[in-house]
Amino acid sequence: MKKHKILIIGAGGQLGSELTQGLWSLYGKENVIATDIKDPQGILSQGNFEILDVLKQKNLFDFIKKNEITQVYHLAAVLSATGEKNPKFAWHLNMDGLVHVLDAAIEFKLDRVYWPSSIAAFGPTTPKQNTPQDTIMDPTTIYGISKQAGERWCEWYFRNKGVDVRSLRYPGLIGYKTKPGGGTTDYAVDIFFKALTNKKFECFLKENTYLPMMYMDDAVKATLDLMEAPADKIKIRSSYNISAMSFSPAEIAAEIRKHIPDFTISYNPDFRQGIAESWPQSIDDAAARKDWGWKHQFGLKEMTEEILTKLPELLAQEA
Ligand code: AKB
Repeated sequence: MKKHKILIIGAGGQLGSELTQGLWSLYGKENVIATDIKDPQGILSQGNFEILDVLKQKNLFDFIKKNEITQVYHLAAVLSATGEKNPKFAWHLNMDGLVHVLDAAIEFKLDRVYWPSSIAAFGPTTPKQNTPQDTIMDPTTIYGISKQAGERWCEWYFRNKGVDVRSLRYPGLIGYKTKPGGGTTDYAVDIFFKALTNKKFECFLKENTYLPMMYMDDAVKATLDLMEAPADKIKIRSSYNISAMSFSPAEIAAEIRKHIPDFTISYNPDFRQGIAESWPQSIDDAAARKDWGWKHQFGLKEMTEEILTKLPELLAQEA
């Protein structure tokens, strides 16, 4: 059996640190190298970790060659809210980083590449409910535009260069082990921290703003299932819709209140409201379910219970 050697780029982020642990379990710590542009925090320092900037193409190529990498998970990106503040850099990192990785896949004959897309690839003219796999997109944020363009690059490298690149359009991802950075859906992470520390939370979205969301364990499972699936099962080479749940700030607050009765939420919408309103409210992921057997496990109730059980321990360790 061929030995895998996995490189994760952008491992220090919210998804990266949890995906790294999933990859450790699957392939063994010794076969996974987590990288980022900043020193590792928390659990990542327990495995192989190196500093690597995907924008430095020569360093990336040398790294892949030296470590005999066979698969790359390329997660480094600027998210939606931060991207609007620094659009040129968001475009540079989100596009050039991806193309560097896809070129490396050709140069070093990588087995597989993973790259995340997002519901941000959709826009205000997209059907909002049960958004189909193939539909009008027209994203309005730089992040979304880079995700849509990235999907086209992935498909182009697959069709024209034979790169086995796979991708998911993540909804808002909710975990509690790492604080998120710069996303519009991130209120749904922050709310748990504030509920436990202050019992109150000021939300930057309006109370009835519905968005598609997913618990981190499901996101890691989806990613690993997609990457483990035989190549002939992967019919979509741009990016697959995946979904688990949809809720509004008022609904997640009500769920939290079942565990913390005196928790309160107030609303002070800012520019992120416009971003949220440009995105779908729920996603049709029938293609992922049919092609490679995607199935989610966590709904709002299960996720809330799990986070409010496990997060206090982490907060106590930090204190
Ligand atoms: C964001 O809010 O920018 C991200 C995303 C939906 O891709 N979480």
